[in-house]
Amino acid sequence: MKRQMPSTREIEQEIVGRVKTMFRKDFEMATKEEIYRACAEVVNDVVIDNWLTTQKSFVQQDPKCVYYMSMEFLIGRLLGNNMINMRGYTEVMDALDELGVDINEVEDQEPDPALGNGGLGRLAACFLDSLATLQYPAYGCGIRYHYGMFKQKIEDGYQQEVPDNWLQTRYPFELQRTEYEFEVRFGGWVRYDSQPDGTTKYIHEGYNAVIATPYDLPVTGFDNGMVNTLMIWDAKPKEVFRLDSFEKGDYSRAVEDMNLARNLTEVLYPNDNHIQGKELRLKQQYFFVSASIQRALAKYLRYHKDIKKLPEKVVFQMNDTHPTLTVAELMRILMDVHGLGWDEAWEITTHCVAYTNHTIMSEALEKWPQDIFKRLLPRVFMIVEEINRRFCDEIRAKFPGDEDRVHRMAILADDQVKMAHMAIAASYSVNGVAALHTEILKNVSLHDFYEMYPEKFNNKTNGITQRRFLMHGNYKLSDWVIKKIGRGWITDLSQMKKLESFVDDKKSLDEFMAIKLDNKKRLAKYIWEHNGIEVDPNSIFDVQVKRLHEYKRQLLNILHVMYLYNQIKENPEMDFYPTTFIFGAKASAGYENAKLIIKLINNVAAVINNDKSIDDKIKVVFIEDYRVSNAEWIFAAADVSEQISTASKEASGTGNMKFMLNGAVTIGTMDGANVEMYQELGGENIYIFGMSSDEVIAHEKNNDYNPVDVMNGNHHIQKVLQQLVNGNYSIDNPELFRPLYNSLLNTQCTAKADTYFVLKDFASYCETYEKIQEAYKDKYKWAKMALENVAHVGKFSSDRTIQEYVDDIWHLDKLDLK
Ligand code: HBZ
Repeated sequence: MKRQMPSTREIEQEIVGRVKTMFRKDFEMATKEEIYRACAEVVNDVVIDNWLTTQKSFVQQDPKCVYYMSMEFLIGRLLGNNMINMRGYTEVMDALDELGVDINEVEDQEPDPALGNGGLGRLAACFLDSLATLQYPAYGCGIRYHYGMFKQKIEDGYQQEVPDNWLQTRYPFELQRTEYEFEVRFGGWVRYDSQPDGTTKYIHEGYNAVIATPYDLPVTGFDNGMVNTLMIWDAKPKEVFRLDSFEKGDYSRAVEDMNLARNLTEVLYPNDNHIQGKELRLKQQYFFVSASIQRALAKYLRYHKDIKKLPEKVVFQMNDTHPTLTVAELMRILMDVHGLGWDEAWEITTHCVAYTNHTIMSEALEKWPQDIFKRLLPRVFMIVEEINRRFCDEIRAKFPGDEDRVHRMAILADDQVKMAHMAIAASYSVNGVAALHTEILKNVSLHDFYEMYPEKFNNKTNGITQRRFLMHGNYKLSDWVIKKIGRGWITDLSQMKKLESFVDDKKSLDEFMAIKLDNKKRLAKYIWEHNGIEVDPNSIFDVQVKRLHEYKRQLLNILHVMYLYNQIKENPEMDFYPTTFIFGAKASAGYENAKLIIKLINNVAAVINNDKSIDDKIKVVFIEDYRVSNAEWIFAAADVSEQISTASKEASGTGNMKFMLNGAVTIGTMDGANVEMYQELGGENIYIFGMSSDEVIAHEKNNDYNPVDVMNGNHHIQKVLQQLVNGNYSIDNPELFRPLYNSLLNTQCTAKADTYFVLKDFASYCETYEKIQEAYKDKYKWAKMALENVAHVGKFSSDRTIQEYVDDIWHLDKLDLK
């Protein structure tokens, strides 16, 4: 039976009661943090009952489960989300209101769990939300990083990274599960033991071991009583090392084990779309993969005898190549622990694993040096060698005489282990994350593999959860939509199309835009409090928030702002609708150009925001520490969504969908899921510019793009480029931005210049932007366009995406919770 949240009155009493028992305080004396903890327990109480019921249904119904294997789950705060999913948000808000406390301040006490970098990690979190809401049995498997994504401080315009110590005080939503601990082994060597029956046993010796302890987090479904589990693994030494003991055994091994455990789960690698190749990262991968598989198999074997039927009950979905060790580790356990032969183990493995690709960027393709891999995982490496040997034979059988192809496709080549190749060789499904991306995989980056296994390739266009990104982040619009079309869209986003009946109704459009204005005021207040910049909520809010990467082209955006500023200065009477350009982005700590782009944005902001002569026509704001919690407010307040990656580079994008859901109009390239947004919206409701992916790919292939030619043909570009290096935006050090200038124009022709075609797309971007300016001046035209975006967002719910994974890849049944 689904347990509901209590009434407002009861919640109020419970909060007061909890504050008393947890903190020995009268409510009036409680801090905001204590109130937050009390609320968390009130909500947890309901969640836990539903969690128990869900677990009992698992036992009774014995359903097939997906294990979503991911190094990252960017879940964001749970209190608000769980209150919404338990249908108790308003009740808690009212209860707190009665007690004289603002719910936002209470929610703000929760650390924002940032166990991910960006899109890939947030996608995993949206998927878990949708799986629970659609009542599909699922486990998320990840790592309990002690330090998540760093916090970003901006000092003198530069990004500073500050550690994110989210576990400093107890996190109220996690449950330590020592009863599900497993050992994970690293290093050592493999001894061969011949058996009387002629087979060989492989015995792993001399290893270092750690104990993996899972912490379970509840994943609540919306209003259905379903609570799935996200298990995140922490490491501890196998034996607590006793310094005072006489019998210390192998002293140095014990020290090593302790250090291994201490480092393993310490910190998330803060790189997106870029691989550093650090040994500790490989250890992290093996650690969580091995522990998760062990737990999955233990659960399976509790109720089933025949390990060969594993694929009937278990599927491992690998979120990019980071968990690809799933393939070899499952093989190892099936053979070395359960005694299966190679063919039997391979048959099972290849029916249990599936792989999602999230990028075509070559610097993100995971390759590990074979020597490191072999030293760290000697037995697993032997298995990879055998997988590779058989895979190469298979290639030769299908393409006789094509040794070049064998070399290109091999898992082991050039002294490296190529993780994507192993993932594809073993998976029964390989998917991209948007239609265009999947086509590029098939026709370009993974073409060899597509020719070998066309049946494995499929597309699953990404999606987002409307519960967090509309109901929670934009409750005013959410309530308005409910008033207009009812509640069906909460679990069936396609119903948003019912809003079509209001797109020509001026009164509705007025209400709709009044909500946008309220959300802009809320963000303006946030910006004032956090950045000390005053912005006008009546100006256009033009927003680009995402990780900082050259392919995402924040540089194009800021160069365009510099250009607009020049235009206004040269032509003060120019008709220009006041616009606030809002940026938010973290750069990987070691990514110099990305960090310099942040500095450039801040310097441009400092110059423009302080120039009284332009009458506040342009403001530039860099929002510090862009993360899930402030993202929700930013999407709600946006008028214009910047999705301007170089065509072919952004696999899908998901921020684009969150803006659309909140009624922002996109200016973007034909890249990733923008293409599908365009298809859903029609050309009138989205602003597309720039080269197509085919054009980009052709230039890359022919190596025939010369940015200097583009610059010479466009005096606006010449001017902004000069301003990059003449001290206009860096008076003290005119050379400061030289590296960015060089990245666009390198005339020494040693390095490639303007890899991401910023200059090539500049003119088209400027032209298209003018149309946005024009459109915004016509209030109802704009409002209609914005509402059309909400009305056509249906496809981009992660509920739709998950249903497609279930139908085409996972084949799960819904859990019956009655
Ligand atoms: O995955 C992103 C894609 O860039 C984006 O287009 C897509 O929408 C999203 C979800 O499919 N990729 C990432 O976010 N990638 C990473 O964060 C990443 C993290 C660690 C790595 C490599 C990539 O080692």
